[in-house]
Amino acid sequence: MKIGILGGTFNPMHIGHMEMAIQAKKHLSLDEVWIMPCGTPPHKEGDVVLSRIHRFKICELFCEGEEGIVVSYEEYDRLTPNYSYQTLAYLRENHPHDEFVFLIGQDSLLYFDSWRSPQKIVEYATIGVFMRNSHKGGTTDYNQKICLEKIASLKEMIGGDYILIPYEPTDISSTQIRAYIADHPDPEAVREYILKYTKKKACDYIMSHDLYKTPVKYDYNTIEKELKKQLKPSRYTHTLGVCYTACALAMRWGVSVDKCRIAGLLHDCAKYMSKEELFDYASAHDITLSEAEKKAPQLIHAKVGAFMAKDTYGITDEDVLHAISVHTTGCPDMNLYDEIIFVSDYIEPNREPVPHLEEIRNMAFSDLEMAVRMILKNTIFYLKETNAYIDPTTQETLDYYEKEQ
Ligand code: DGI
Ligand code: FE
Ligand code: FE
Repeated sequence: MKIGILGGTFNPMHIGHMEMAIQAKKHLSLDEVWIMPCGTPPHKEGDVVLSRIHRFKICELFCEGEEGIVVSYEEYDRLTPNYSYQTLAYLRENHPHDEFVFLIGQDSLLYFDSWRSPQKIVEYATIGVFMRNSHKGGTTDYNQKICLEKIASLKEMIGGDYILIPYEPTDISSTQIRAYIADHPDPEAVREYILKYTKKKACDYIMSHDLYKTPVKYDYNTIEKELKKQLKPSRYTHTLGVCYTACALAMRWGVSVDKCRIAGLLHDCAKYMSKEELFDYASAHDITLSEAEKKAPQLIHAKVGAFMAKDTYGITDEDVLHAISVHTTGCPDMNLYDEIIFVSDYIEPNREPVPHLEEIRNMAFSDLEMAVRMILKNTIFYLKETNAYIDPTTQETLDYYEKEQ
């Protein structure tokens, strides 16, 4: 097979990368192009480099449905930055019958001799150079001229085969995408922007995992002190347990640790109130209660808690507020924050042992939706045993998660 190698940090991948891959494949009649994100990029000051898990996943979503364009995990496990000649040596050795074209940009060509071991690179692969049709006022002829001159001098110095690939660069860079997300708090504006330069699934992934957003710092100390005053000691201990469990799950599932930490802390912030106080609070703040909440008032602390989190503690983040408001019954199609708080509430270390608890704890870190489903089953079983009224939302949530599996 004839294979093009397109390496880079892909932080994140965007349509510019995909267009290069498609153009190289077409122009050089390649069988495949391997998108090859580096496992550990060389350090650049001030850059937010996403975990490899996210970078590779976004590339996967990008390559879905693209014939012959695949993500290569060749560099996934490298824990330190590595040089291209090392990767190519490895490919040569492991794919002796394939032919490789190493794809680089025009700018990279111009300082190619300053790369580490360029003579090895050209020994292992043909060099495919993306030549800009027009660039910074330069014409195609001009670009071609400087590329050809550089190639001639490289051939003299280190030998090698070089092929020019004409292409029209899209005016976008990963840096621009990261900067736009960091600078724009409005999620709709961000979505609209990213959609222009990514595919829908990759965009959804970036949005739902809050990637590249500047983390909001909450005043955890003040909030903890306030909760300690309000809640019974055992409830406060439970609160801290949910908070840290939610943080651990945020790390496991790649979402904002800060959001999970604050939602975990505040999820039961209304739990100090009596039934009467909950009803009074709801009516004083025009919070509409469902029939189920009227029948089973212990459910109300979730909705009232979300209101207090905003009103008393100044939390405005919709993910945090939503996770608090659905933490008791769940709801169909919860997002990752909802699921993490729902599950943490059940599995935190101070919980009294309940059937299957160890299994559910384990499951939370391998299959979060399955953990949600097991908890709902347990809860409904327990409610039936005790002849308690079951909130239809709890049942609908279980039905949803059973269908999902
Ligand atoms: O506030 P926590 O005690 O930490 O936990 P939680 O917010 O999950 O509340 C648990 C209580 O809510 C527990 O007593 C079971 C109850 N619950 C959950 N779903 C339903 C429910 N109670 C009724 N009546 N109906 C439900 O569907
Ligand atoms: Fe609760
Ligand atoms: Fe709780």
